[in-house]
Amino acid sequence: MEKILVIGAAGQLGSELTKSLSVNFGSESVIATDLQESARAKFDYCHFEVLDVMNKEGLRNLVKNEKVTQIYHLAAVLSATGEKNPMFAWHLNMESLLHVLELAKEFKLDKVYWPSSIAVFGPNTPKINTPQYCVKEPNTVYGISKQAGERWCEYYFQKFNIDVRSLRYPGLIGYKSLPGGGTTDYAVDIYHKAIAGEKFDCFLKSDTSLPMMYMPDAIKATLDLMNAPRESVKIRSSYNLAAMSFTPKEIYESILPYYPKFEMEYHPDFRQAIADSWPDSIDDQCARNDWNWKPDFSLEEMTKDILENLPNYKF
Ligand code: AKB
Repeated sequence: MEKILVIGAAGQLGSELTKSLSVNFGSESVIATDLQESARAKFDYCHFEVLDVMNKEGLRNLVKNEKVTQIYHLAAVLSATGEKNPMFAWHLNMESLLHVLELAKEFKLDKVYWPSSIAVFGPNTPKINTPQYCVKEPNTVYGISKQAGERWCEYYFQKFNIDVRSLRYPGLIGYKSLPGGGTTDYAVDIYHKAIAGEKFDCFLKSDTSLPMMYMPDAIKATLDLMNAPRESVKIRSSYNLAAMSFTPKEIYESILPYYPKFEMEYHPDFRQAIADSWPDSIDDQCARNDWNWKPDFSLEEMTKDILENLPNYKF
């Protein structure tokens, strides 16, 4: 039986991925972990443990005692929060990944999943249809940690045969968790403000185009990659992944038919420079070729789904 440990399960991605893993593998196969005891209430359907990923011994004991076979390591400090405390972001993002990779080696785990991001790209990267292989030179601490992490993942695959798999997520948008300190999180917050009948103050300029993805597509991509035969997974750093690109003005316009009185103002702050350093759009042909990736949701479909479901969602 698989024993799947999810680290950072209460975050934006983890909240939804943990549920899907429980549905696919059975709840007895999933152990959700998070830093806060308060996260326990979210995981009444599977085993939950409080875990600080920086507690190497605690993590090792859990992997050993529960006979863990796979780890999804989702805990990270995101781009905007990272810029406020760069050393902490570097320390947490890098050391936690190295703990996980070392445990994968020690306990011969079947598979490891670790998310990368479009933040690995920087101002010298081609902006339109950014290719899988190109100049990166990220200029945020989050992006630097993701690029270094990608190199470590490939290193552990090549040197120690660890089956580690990864995706470069665009901005992820879901309604089942609140914004988590990312630059793309304006596109989560905007729906909450529209539904609350409040004016939205956007921290990016109206025409800033960024690659984005609705959470069901992100979950599908993650599970498809993890279920793909080992030999199909040809990229062991991280795969480019795309669904849609839009600007703050375009997402606002997608909401207006549902909330015609909704208002938005633009007050760009330090996050504008982060967004400007990232691609407008991504070429994900390798993911499409290697494991048949194809997204389902457009901006309009995402907006409709969120505005239908978020008002009744209980946090
Ligand atoms: C962020 O904005 O920091 C993240 C990301 C693009 O990885 N959502």
